[in-house]
Amino acid sequence: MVGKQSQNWCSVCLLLSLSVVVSAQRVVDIPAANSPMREIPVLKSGEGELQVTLRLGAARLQGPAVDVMTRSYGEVPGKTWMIRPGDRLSVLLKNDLEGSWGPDAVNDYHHPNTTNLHVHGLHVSPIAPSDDVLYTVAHPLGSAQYDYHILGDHSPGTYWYHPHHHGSTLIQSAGGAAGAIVVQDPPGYLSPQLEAMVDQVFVVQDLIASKLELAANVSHDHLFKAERWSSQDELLLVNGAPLPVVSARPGEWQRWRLVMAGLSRYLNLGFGSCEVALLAKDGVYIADFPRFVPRVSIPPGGRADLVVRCPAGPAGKVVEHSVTSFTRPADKGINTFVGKVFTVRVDGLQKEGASSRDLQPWAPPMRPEYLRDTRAQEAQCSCSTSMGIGKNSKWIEGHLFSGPKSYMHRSPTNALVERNLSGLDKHPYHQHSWHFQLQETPAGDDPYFKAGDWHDTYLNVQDSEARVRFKTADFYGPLVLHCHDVSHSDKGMIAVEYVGANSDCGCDLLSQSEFLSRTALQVVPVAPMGSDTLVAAAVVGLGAMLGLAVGGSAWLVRSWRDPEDMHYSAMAEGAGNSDSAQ
Ligand SMILES: *[C@@H]1O[C@H](CO)[C@@H](O)[C@H](O)[C@H]1NC(C)=O
Ligand SMILES: [Cu+2]
Repeated sequence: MVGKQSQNWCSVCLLLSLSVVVSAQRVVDIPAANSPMREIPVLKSGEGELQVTLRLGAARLQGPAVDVMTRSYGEVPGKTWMIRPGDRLSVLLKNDLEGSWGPDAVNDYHHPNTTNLHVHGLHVSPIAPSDDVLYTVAHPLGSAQYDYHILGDHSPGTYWYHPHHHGSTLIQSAGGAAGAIVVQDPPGYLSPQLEAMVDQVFVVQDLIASKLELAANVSHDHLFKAERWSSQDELLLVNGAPLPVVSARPGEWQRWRLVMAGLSRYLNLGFGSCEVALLAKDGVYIADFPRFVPRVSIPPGGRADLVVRCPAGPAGKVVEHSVTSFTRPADKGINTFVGKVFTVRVDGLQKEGASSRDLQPWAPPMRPEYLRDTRAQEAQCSCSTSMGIGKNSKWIEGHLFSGPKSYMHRSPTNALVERNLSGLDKHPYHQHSWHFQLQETPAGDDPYFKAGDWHDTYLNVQDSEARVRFKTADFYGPLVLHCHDVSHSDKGMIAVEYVGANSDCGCDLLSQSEFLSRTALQVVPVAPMGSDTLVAAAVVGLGAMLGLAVGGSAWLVRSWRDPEDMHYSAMAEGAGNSDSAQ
């Protein structure tokens, strides 16, 4: 669409940028196992703003265990973005990969060099230039500008960013391109005890050779190449290193922000004789800290903020505790990562002070509207969303992805929406822009999951079903939901709901034309969104503001049906799947 513009750009510029690309091929050092846990470099906002230039390019990951050519944001993981509630975050995404692109209507791996950006878990608008993963594209050697407004009462917590272009999400994100986002706690927000703790971000990345090779083959990619690989199929990295060692003092509580940026397997972590209290999941503080948990179960895409204390060795000797991911009996057909993840080394003198005393209960002083308890009210809209149930293991509610303008369910803004989810023992359910709240404590007696908890990504091997609710507060537009095993979402396990002021409650999949004839939406033709079109972004931004001004009546839809979408819907359900269900 917009690609034409950048194609005709100028051939000299193209040559120039090609030479830049060649020199931009990075060598990323992957240390030996058992090296000290690295600290990820941080980009911190100042004066209410963080401006980031993010480059996706080829990277050669090299170390004793591995030598692989893949894609990354320069470093592995990318830098951690530290922002505050109320900040403006602007990201210029530059795509240093080269090559061609074409129509996008395929539910399989394709366009390995086309990219975009998703800020996972942030409660921000889903419309460009904010968190739009449906229309905004950075084509090879192109770019895209994002602008996110973080609400003043946005939940402080742990989030992350990764590419989200349909068909290339796995090869890019699961190949190394991902980084953490921390929305910092405002001053005085935490208890003095929590405030005093060492606070560390651990980004877990899980490079799975067989999946990446398959994605590369299907998408005719010649970049991904594993020259040398660890003995297993999986290379698990924590802050860019295999099996690193984190240090702690005896008796010291530390706050760990775990980001599960591995995109197929899930983690079910045990911490040996260390004590583990859950503090937050998916960037939202729980209501009953300290909740002690024997296991920490993080699906691909999920996060867990933990407060951990590990015992000293006998007679004050150095002692090492293993953090290990275990499978469990209920885990049939699910991909658990099985094995050690990192080590905690306890050494030194007994820690004194607030951060070594017994944990004091703490809960956030207030909850923003989008995270207020939904359990006492009546739900206004209720639909079911089944994951992978039916003939095709990648169906959502009986459908493969049929384009960004076919809406599966719809609801008005500021409504209390209920979804009856199923298939959650096999597929991690993820929703963009709006978190959802568990209405019941799931089966299985795992204290990690409780009624009232909020998630943006949810999987539970012990209970395939969950009734969840959320309030469609603050924004309108497309609500993207998908399986966060991105080897499934790239193959069509992704869908779009519609949230709009004039919308009714609906549970049937509507094409754009049906949608327009059923809802009294005002249709505003807009220039197609895409790379290199700041002007288009501005137009949409302006349009969005206008839309808000007239009562937030409509998210801007094009008045014509995109021929690409015809192709999605013409494609047989189940077609275009390059491997069998797993
Ligand atoms: C993707 O980009 C890389 C690096 O620019 C290039 O080597 C590779 O051939 C490209 N792949 C495709 C399918 O265009
Ligand atoms: Cu799935």
